Amino acid sequence: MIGMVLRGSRNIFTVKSEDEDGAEFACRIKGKILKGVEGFYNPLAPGDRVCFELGSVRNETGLILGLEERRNFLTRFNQKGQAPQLLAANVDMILCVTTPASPPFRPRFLDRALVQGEIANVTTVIVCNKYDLSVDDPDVEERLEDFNRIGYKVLRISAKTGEGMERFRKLVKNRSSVLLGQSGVGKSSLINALVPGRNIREGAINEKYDRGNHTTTISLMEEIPGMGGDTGTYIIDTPGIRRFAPHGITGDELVYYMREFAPLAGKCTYGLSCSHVTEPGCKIMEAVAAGVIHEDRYESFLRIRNELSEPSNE
Ligand SMILES: Nc1nc2c(ncn2[C@@H]2O[C@H](COP(=O)(O)OP(=O)(O)OP(=O)(O)O)[C@@H](O)[C@H]2O)c(=O)[nH]1
Ligand SMILES: [Mg+2]
Ligand SMILES: [Zn+2]
Repeated sequence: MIGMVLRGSRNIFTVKSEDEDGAEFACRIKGKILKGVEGFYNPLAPGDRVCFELGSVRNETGLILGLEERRNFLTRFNQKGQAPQLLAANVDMILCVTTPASPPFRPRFLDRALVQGEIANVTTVIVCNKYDLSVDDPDVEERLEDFNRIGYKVLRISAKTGEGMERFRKLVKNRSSVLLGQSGVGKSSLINALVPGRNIREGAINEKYDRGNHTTTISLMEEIPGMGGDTGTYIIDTPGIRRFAPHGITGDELVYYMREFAPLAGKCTYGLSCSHVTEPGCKIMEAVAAGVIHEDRYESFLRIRNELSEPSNE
C-alpha cells in the first residue's frame, strides 16, 4: 500500500492510506534504515509518501518498506544532531508566520526562512498573524511592504479576531502547506482557527519566549475538513524555531537564493569573485545605495553568507 506520513517521531509514524477509505495506520520502519533518508536527523517527515504493509494480525503495527521520491522537502539544521532535520516533505507552499508584536517582529528570521524556501524551491508566503495587536514598531509595515515589493505575497491576519482569515482559507485550500515560524507566533492557532473544534495545544505566550518553552514539539500534518474541492487541504504544523540557519548551499551560492540579489549575480566589475563589501563597481552595493536592495536584507545577506562559509557548516 501507499500512504502519506501525517506525523511521527523516531520510531512510530501515523500513515494515511491513499486508498479510497483513507484509513490511518501506526507504522514503524522495517529493518533499521530506510533507503534514501541517509544523512538526515530524522528519517521521515509529514508529507512523505511511503510504501507500507500491514501485518496479518489486526491492530498490529504496519511496516514501512520504502520511501517514494520526494518532490521537495524543508529542513532546518539541527544543532544537537549536527544534521539537517526534516520538517516537511512534498509541500505546495511554505507559510512563514510572523507577528507585529508579542513576540516582537523579527524580519531577520523571515530573511533566513525565505532563503531556505528558495533552496527548497517552494512558493513561500509571509503570514503576519496577530494583526489585531497595535503596531508601534514602524519597521513592521516598511519591511512587510518591502517583502511584497521583491515578490512575496504578504497576508496580514488574526487567528484571534478572524481578520483576513477568508484570504488565508482561500490560499491554503486544496494544497499542502507547512507553517514555519518562531515559537508563539500562532502557528497552531491558525490551524485551530481553520477547524472549529480542533484543538491543537496553544501556549501561553509569556511562558514561551521568555523561557523558551515550545508548545508544539514535533511536526504534524493536519487535514483541514470542509474546505470543498477534491484534492484535500493539508497543513503541517512545526515546532517553533528560535533561530533559522539556512543550509544546503555554500556562502558563494547565497546570492542566487535571495530574490532581488539573484539578477545581479556575476554583474559586478569583479564578477563572481566580488565579495560585495568593498569592491568598486559592485552592483549589489549599488543596488543597496539605490534602494533596490533593502539595507536590512543586505545585512542579512552578509550574516548568512558568513555562517554558510564557516567550516562547521560544511
Ligand atoms: N492577540 C492574538 N493572539 C494570538 C493570535 N494567534 C494566536 N495568539 C496567541 O498566541 C499564543 C501562542 O500561539 P500558538 O498557536 O501556541 O503559537 P505557536 O506558533 O504554535 O507556538 P509553538 O508551538 O511554541 O511553536 C497563544 O496564547 C494564542 O492564543 C492572534 O491572532 N492575536
Ligand atoms: Mg504550536
Ligand atoms: Zn559585488
